Amino acid sequence: MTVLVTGGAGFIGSNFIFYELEKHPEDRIVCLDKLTYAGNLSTLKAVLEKPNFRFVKEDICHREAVYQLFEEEKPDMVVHFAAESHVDRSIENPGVFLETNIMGTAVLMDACRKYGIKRYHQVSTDEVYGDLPLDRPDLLFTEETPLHTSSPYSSSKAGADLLVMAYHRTFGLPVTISRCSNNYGPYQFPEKLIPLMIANCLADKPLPVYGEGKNVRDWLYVEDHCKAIDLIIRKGKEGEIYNIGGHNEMANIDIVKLILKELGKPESLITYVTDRKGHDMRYAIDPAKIHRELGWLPETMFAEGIKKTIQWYLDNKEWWETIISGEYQNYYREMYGNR
Ligand code: NAD
Ligand code: TDX
Repeated sequence: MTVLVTGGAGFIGSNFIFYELEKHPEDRIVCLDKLTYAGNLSTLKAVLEKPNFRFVKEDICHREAVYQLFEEEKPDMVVHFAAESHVDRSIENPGVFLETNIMGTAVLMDACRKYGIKRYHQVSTDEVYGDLPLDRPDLLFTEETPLHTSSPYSSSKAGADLLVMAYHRTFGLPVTISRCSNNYGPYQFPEKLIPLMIANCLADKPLPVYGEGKNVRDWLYVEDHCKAIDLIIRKGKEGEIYNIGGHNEMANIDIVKLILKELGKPESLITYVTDRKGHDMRYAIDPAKIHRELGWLPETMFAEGIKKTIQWYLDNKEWWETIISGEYQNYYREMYGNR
């Protein structure tokens, strides 16, 4: 079987490629990635030479190129990770989010219709459900929770989800969608909370906590997300949506304090900065459906996963130091300079 993985040079896509090549060595993986600021070919260096792996640098919005690739590879499945993924950037510049996340999804699905596909899988996010109040711990996002987005990022992901369901109903495209909570683990770009705090801690730089740090996210180790997607594409039912999460809600400030403790740094590094506009208060996934129907359960608990992640960033400084020494410096100055 040939699996086309988009966005495989990014955080979750690369972890998924490693997992698939290990778990299903009989499959061929073709990775399609534009290598934006968030994509790194070096991340894939361990698999680039494998005979059952091919990397193609291309934009998912480039229709002719995508059709050409489908013509060449005739993929059996598409697993679509490629996206603009950072909420803060979507607040600064929404346009590219609409282009990549909505139009890019349409191009891929058009290619699937034209050339035929066994399964098109859309990697979505819990952010499409909006947020939950802090004082109602009983409320969780289920697959039936209405879409209610806050940021240009989450709106573009919700728009793509609606389009995916429309292609299923109107054209009979065999689709599935997964909506996962916040991921952490190796190869996450250092603009996101956990790697940013680790990198700043190691450089004894201020740790910029938005607002009061009380916002809650539901953290899942990236490999558990990859295992869930692998189950959905092979055993999940066409036309279905699956929530993925591990019941691991934590306030941002507690994550930051934990990282400080693990790295033996003082809490005086914490700096409260102006809040994110439209900042979602709390995310919490109810993963009952994927557990019941596909037998999925998270395997890495947070206490273990965060230790492994911190150790990974300590052992792989070259990977992230190269990133933060380049264009990232300008991003950091603009995003945090006068905050
Ligand atoms: P990422 O930003 O680390 O990686 C995105 C990848 O997509 C990069 O390699 C980039 O080069 C590529 N890309 C971007 N635009 C492209 C385009 N036009 N054409 C081809 N490639 C393009 O993102 P991530 O954190 O790995 O997220 C992957 C997916 O998972 C996204 O769809 C995101 O919405 C979703 N998701 C992420 C999380 C999380 O916590 N990170 C949680 C739930 C869902
Ligand atoms: O410097 C920071 N300070 C801070 O307090 C950063 C970068 C973040 N935060 C806060 C904002 C959020 O409440 O930490 C929380 C997590 O922030 P991000 O890492 O930016 O993630 P989030 O906005 O929750 O979105 C993530 O999860 C859902 C991914 O980036 C999305 O792609 C995914 O869909």
